[in-house]
Amino acid sequence: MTLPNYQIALLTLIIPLVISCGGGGGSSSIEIPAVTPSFNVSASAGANGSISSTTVTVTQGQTTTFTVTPDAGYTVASITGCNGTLSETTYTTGAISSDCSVTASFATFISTVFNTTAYELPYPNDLLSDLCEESVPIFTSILSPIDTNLDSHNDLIVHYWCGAGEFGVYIDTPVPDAVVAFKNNGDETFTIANSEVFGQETLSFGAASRKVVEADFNGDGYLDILYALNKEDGRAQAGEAGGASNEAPQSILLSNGDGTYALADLGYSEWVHAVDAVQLPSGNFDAVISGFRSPDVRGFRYEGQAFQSVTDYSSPGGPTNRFGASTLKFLPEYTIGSGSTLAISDSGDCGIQVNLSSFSKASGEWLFSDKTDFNCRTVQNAYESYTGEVDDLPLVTIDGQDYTGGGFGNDESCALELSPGDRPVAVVKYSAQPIEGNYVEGVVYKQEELTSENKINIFEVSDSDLALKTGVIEGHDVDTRFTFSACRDINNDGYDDLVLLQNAGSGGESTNTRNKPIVYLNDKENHLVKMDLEGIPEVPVGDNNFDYLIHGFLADMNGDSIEDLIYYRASRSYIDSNGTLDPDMTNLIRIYWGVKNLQP
Ligand SMILES: [Ca+2]
Ligand SMILES: [Ca+2]
Ligand SMILES: [Ca+2]
Ligand SMILES: [Ca+2]
Repeated sequence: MTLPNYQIALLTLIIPLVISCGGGGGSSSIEIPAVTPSFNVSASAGANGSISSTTVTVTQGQTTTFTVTPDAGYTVASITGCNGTLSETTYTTGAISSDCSVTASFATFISTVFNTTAYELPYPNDLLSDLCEESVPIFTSILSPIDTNLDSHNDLIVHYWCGAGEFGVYIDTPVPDAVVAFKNNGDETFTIANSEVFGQETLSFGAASRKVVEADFNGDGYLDILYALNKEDGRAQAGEAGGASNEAPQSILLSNGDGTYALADLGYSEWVHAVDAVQLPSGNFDAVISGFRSPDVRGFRYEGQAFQSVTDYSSPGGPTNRFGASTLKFLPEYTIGSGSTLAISDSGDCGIQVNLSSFSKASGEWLFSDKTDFNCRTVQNAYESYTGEVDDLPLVTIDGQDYTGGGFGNDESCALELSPGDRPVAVVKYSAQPIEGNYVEGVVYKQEELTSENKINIFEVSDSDLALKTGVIEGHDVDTRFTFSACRDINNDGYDDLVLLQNAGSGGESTNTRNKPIVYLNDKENHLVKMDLEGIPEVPVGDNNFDYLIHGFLADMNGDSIEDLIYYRASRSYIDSNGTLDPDMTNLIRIYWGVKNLQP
């Protein structure tokens, strides 16, 4: 600190006076008023925001405050000068001892939600390098954030599997696959920890995976993972036994109660897309598996140190006397201690799986209660598939619009509360092909000339009714391909939100895709409103190690209650129409740590 000359003069004047006063209370000393200097503190704001004043005068040793006000959609990117600190929108300077200036700049809110540099998980080369045959794609299909050792840091369990060696050829061998445990070290790094978590280096299902649900099935306080397993790796069906070659042994990744995990074989082989965890009044969960091959739906209950098959889910009545195998969702319990008492599933009674059924356990057992009626019908010989074959045209009408599309329909679902404490609603993805201007008799519609729509329908479910609830989803793009990623509160405001995992194309995709998650925030007024995520980090195109099929989702991986952004490469994919594979086998998993919660 350099004192101005006049201040030094004052000090020399005052000090002798003080000494003389201390000598005995003489009354003749002259009082000289203390003159404390003041300084100019100037402030400036960059574009997209303002600061409360441009210049203030501050007495030496004092502080001053400025209010910074970002424009709508912006946030303070940086504010510096005069040794100050920012709290909310108030910038308080340090003690002022000279002229100084404060400078504020602003950035779009979304560009400051995540760190701009990422942590990349180690690549499990030892476990994956020899897994697939040469020239075969490897898929990173299911990433499960789960705290395996209850240290409050999410670990990550990842399932990798190989595509078929030759597409469309019948084989009956297991799918080469690998489960890999990434242990969270608690310092924002991860270590490959198969030996520690599984007690062995390699762990596999012999299957591909489709969906997943986490619940504590054996009641030991550690979450377990139930996978929907199958052999849908591109192999052909076996002639008459259509679908048998897609059956895979079903098992659960089950905790041992000490931070380690092992596969619990359920002794059941099926072709599965739909699994769920069903809460019982006891608080325990049944593992429910609804496959395409078996006439009934299996429940597995952990009793006496092992899973027992239960028949609670096998014949609920309704259009096909079973829960559907494409979408299946048991709603969380509404009354504490009642267990789950409501469920929805595709009805299975319509060619394009568009109808939805609801089920209730109010009577004590699971029974069909209601069904949508979208006027499902079939027009003979009016649908030409992409192979040129002419077949029947399945047809439904929703809100006055005709839809068709073989093999589409309801195929994903989740449940959430639009307001805290409300009865949960079912959120269902519905894919179909709209017929512009609606069906005209005599016309043969070509599959490849019809566009596909992917909608999100919300249903209110009660013991006796199932009702489409419109006007909830705002800003949805029906051209986007997606699966559900999260149906929970992702920004800590107490209201459930919806996050979609945006899919890239399937096999043969030749364009680099960089898919951000799709986020719908709850506006607290019964709407789920799509956020503009322009400006969040992305995996750069042209980063050749990681080209193709990048998907993003949200999870809190470091335990600070702020969602982190995770990107992964879904497959080592084909790079041209000749079926040439990307020569780089590395599948990245990359985390951008969250800095603050998303806001509408
Ligand atoms: Ca952990
Ligand atoms: Ca468990
Ligand atoms: Ca929320
Ligand atoms: Ca976090």
